[in-house]
Amino acid sequence: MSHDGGESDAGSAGSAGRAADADTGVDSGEGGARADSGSAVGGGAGATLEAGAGGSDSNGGECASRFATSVESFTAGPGPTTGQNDLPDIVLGPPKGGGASVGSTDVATLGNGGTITLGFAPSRIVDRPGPDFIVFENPFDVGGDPNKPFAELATVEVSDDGQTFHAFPCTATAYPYGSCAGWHPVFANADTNSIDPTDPRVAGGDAFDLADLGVNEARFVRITDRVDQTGTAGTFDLDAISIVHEHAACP
Ligand SMILES: [Ca+2]
Ligand SMILES: [Ca+2]
Repeated sequence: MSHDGGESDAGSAGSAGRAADADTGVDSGEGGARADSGSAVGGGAGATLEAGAGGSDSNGGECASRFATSVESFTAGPGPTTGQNDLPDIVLGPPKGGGASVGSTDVATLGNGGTITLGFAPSRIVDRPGPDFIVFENPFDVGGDPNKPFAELATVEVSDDGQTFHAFPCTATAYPYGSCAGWHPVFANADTNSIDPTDPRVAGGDAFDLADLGVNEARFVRITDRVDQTGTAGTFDLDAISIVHEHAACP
C-alpha cells in the first residue's frame, strides 16, 4: 500500500542516498576496496562497477545492493500478523524508519518465536573495521527517553553458506539489550529523508560486527523473535537490513 505509493518518492530518495554515498566515500576508502570503484579500473570490471555506482536499475546496481534482496524462509510464530501478507517486498530494500518517537509501520511481524532468513545475492556482508550490517526494527523511545526504548527483541545469526549459522547472543531482559536486535530507533527513511541507511553513525537501528563472531563474510542473516518476550512489546517487527561496507567486486 504505502509501499507501492512511495515508488516515485523512492526515486528521489535514491538519488539523495547516492549523493550521501559520495560524501562518505572518502572515509570509507580504508582497505583499498573503495579505490577500485573509481574510474581507473581497466576493462569490463571497471565498467560494471561504475554501472553499479550509477544506477540501481542496471544489473550492476543490483550487484552493488546494500540491502536484503530475498526472503529465503519465513516461519511465523503465534500472535500478530501485521505485514506478513506483504512479504517479501516489505523487508527488502532500504528502511523506512519513523525516528526516535514513532515506530515505522512498514514492517513485517515475526510473531512470537517466529524466524525469518534473508539473503543479499549477488551482494554480501563483509567484515571491515566497525559494524558491518544494520538490522532495522521499529523501536521508539518511550516519553522521549533513550534509556526506555519500546524494544521488541530478536536473536540475529549470520551464515555464509546458508547451512551453518553463527549467533550474536541475545539474553538481556532489561535495558540495555546488548547484541539483541530491536531496541534502537530507526532514523533513515527512503521515503522522507536522505539519511544514509548504510551508515551506522546516523541511520539508527541495531548494528552488528562480524568480527565479534570471527566471521569474515555473510550471505544470509536469520532473525528469530525472542520467545520469552511476549505481549504488546514482545514481537519483533522487521523493517529492513542494510550492508555497511561495499565489497571490491561482485561474485
Ligand atoms: Ca517474542
Ligand atoms: Ca566489522
